[in-house]
Amino acid sequence: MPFTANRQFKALPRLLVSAEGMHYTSHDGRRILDGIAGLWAVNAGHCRKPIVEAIQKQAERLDYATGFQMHSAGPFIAADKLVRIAPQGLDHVFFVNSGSEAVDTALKIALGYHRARGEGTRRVLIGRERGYHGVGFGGISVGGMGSNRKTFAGQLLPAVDHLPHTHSLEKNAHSRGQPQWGAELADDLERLIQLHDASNVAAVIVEPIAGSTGVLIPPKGYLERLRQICDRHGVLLVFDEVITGFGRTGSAFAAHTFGVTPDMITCAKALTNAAVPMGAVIVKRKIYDAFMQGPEDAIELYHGYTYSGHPLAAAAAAATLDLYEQERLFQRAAELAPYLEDAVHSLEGLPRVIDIRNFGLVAAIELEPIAGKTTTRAFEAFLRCYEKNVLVRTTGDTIALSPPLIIEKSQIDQLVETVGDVLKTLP
Ligand code: PXG
Repeated sequence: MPFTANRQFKALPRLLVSAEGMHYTSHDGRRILDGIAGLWAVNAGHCRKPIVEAIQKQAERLDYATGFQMHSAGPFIAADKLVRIAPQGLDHVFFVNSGSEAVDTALKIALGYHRARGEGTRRVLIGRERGYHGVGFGGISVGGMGSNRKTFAGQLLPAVDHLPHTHSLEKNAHSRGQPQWGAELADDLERLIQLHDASNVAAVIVEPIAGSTGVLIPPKGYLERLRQICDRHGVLLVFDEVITGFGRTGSAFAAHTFGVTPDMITCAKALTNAAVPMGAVIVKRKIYDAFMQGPEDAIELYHGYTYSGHPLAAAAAAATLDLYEQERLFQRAAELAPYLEDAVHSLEGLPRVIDIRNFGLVAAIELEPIAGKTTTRAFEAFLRCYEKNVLVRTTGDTIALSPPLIIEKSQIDQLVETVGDVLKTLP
């Protein structure tokens, strides 16, 4: 099982057997409120009819078509819909099957882009401490979560460096929305580019909101500064929007919400409402054009997957993007954000709570770790919430909430009250 204590789980399994809207049904017959949209993914809620039907119809008509020198129409239709909601200027799409693949694809595109322009010395990739970019060798190399890297140390990509993370309990604890302090942390990018020399630096990749590491909201002005520094030095800026995409921050992408346009966006998860695996890299026109040179019968990018643009995934994506638009779910997230903010910050002062963070429909409660036993206290909170019919996610000693965008205010109350009740009982 992925990122799971296998023996502990198998001794006491937690199985889900069905789902609808905001709820799962567990194997012991309980209705579980989904406080994390599956895993930051089921933004329109579970088993939505238009998506289910689109997948069913597609499976009957055309189960599979290769994208290698052939294709079906579905991926082009899905790409058009995706480009329509992407930031202006990002107008070409490469489909993959996961966030990890999207990240590795974006990093390879960055290297290929510079090489195609005659700047092939630009190889250095810059990530950030505490960053999560999936589990491919590229993703863990630019990623900055120590536990995901330590087993593989010595075999990671060689030309990589990292920005400092932006988390500061001292300066920013209990911030509502974007923290005030920390824009200057972006200046480290200038230092790293001087160190490696701009002529050697290909790209910077960050999550606009770092999710997996425990929900770190970008300080005010921070992303803007990264953009300026990248522009100054001809370095590509990649936003990894695998969890921030598709309404999580109150608009289609965090790039819109924060008003900063990257050169590439990686996305996955809610692209298909998680109903069929799919990811994508969305790139600026200049990147696409850089590849479209040379003889017309030459393959421009030696990269791709058997399932790139899989018909079932493409059908799910098209239906999902239509549903988001019809139900104005991104706007709904923006409207609900202040309610979630108030609800979650009401937990301030409860035992063990050392920080509360929020933005859009994401919130996090950081707990003081048990000495010498990081993760244990938060994991106990996860188990106790599940016993009380609420699914939350924990990472390190942080409880993360990222409900489907269809959540009702009364369900936000239930989610936060349950977490509050559990916090009062924790060891
Ligand atoms: N980038 C980001 C920013 C992610 O959040 C990935 C890449 C990798 O996606 P795939 O589809 O390869 O898993 C992710 C995945 C958590 C959690 O607990 C988050 C993810 C995965 C598992 C757990 O927050 N995000």
